[in-house]
Amino acid sequence: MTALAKIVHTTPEIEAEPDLTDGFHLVIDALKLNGIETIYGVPGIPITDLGRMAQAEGMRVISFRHEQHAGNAAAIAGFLTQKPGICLTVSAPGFLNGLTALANATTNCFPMILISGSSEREIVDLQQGDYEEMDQLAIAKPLCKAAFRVLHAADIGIGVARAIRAACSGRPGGVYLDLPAKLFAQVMDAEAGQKSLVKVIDPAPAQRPAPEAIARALDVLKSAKRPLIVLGKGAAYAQADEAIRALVETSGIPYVPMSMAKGLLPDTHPLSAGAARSTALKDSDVVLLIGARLNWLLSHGKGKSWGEPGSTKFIQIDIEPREMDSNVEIVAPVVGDIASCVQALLDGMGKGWQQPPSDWTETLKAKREANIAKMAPKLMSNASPMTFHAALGALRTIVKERPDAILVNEGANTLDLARGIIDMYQPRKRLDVGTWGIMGIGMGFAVAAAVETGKPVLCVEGDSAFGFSGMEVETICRYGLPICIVVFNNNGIYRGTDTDPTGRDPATTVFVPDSRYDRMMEAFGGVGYHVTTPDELTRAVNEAMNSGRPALVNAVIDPAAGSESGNIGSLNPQSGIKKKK
Ligand code: ADP
Ligand code: TPW
Ligand code: MG
Repeated sequence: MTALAKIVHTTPEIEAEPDLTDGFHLVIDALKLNGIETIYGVPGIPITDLGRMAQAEGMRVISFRHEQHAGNAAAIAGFLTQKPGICLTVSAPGFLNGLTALANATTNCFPMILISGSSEREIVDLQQGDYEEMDQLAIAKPLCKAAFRVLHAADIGIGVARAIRAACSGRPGGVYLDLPAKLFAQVMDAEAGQKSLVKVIDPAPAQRPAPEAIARALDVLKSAKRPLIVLGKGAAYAQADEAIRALVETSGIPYVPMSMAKGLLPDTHPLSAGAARSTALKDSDVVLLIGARLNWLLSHGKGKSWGEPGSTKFIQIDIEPREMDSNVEIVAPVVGDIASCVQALLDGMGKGWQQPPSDWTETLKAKREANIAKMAPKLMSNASPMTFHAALGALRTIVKERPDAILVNEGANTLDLARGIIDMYQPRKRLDVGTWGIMGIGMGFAVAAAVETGKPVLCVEGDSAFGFSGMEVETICRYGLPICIVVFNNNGIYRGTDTDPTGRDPATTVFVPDSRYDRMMEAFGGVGYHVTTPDELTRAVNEAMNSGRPALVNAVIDPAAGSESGNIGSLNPQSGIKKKK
């Protein structure tokens, strides 16, 4: 059934003349034809009716309180499903609010499409001051992978198809689609309209690696004495889980997962060197990167983290050829999609493959066990207020018992410590701040994770991090989503103990002490919990997750426990001026 058959709201011409369609319906039909079932957005002129009609046409339209969170939801929907997530916003301010999420999606290689309504081109271009006037296309361009504008209803099919292909093919990313208000009202013959739609065939074609590239990579791997595999979120995105597991196990090469690749193989896997990360990076001689960039998160592939200069050779699997040699020389670039490349490596290993020397694997295993043993007592502490470690020790057990739950995580200490402490057991179950370390992804990611997968979601949020998207608690309650938010409340950013040296104002990093975030959840009909011990935390989260209802647990954390910027304090610039003693 086409959109036309069930019109609720439409332009007067269409009501009078059923053989016509319009821009609204063509956009909906184009999305549906391409298997897109959900829109995340915030309504207003000129897209209110688009949302209404999409809902009437059976699409799910999830309305947020702020476009940034709708955009983040669309982005992570793209990561989870390999289909571009759709974010729909109004013009200028709504568009700008969504743009942060579009830029973040592009940076993280998540496929999404930001669709914004826009003002009259003729007035915008002459800068005559239209309602919410802005040259959105020009502003979006440098911040996304591609940007398109559709001016004629007959081009909507092509515009949507181009947007989908641009978002999903090659390195995935964010696409902006500019739809001027006038377009929605444009009317055309219904049959011609249907014919103008395009179902995108094979939006992310397999890109098979060159046989020479595979042979070269295998030669380098064979020469290694201390090889290591680094799995990045590209590997998680690729959904080549079985092939990746087979590659690790057949090769016998230890691996380190980047944060969103955790769970691709269970963190408890014997070849996981996650808990021996520093040693693994520093002492490895050959590193096979799979869907992970050598950016700041991997110290650019050089410096102290990587041992003696020149001591590490890199093999890199990536779909983006220009990623190669971006920071250091890649001795064996393998350009292609991860599923094809990993399979080709596996095939090339054949029967005679020699697993790495056992002294290397044993060294990493010993280091990992020592690190885990060192951490264990900290996770058991029953002190009140709780330390980060004790609270995370409790959540670690909960995730172990509920491996299919999706964990969303942001904050500084709350992020860095959770990443290390909470083991993941299944692919694509850990969603976090990604490449930019951006705060504010929490509620948007949580909503889309619940909507797209139907799985329970556990959000572990610093109190500052939570504040960036906290109003979406109402959205979570409105849709009755199975999301349990745990706010690690240490009264501030990194710590709750700073003071203004002049004594005039609160310090820049502290919040109202002893705030009760649980009451925000209660305000909208969800369940709030206030806990001060790991046992209470465990009980609250289990009860909340068993109920499948929205819940927020305000977990009181020692305000003095955190460190500045969590694990990345060294990135803070130091003043050149010496303090007077
Ligand atoms: P992490 O932050 O986990 O280290 P990055 O975001 O830095 O991961 O890297 C992800 C990489 O994965 C990007 O360079 C991207 O081009 C690549 N990528 C994404 N999807 C695929 C795919 N299907 N095949 C190959 N490479 C991919
Ligand atoms: C969009 C800078 C990094 S981490 C953080 C901020 C503000 C909050 C840390 O406090 P939180 O965690 O969440 O309470 P904890 O456990 O250490 O107390 N604006 C954006 N992104 C970033 N990364 C920042 C600011 C930042
Ligand atoms: Mg905090």
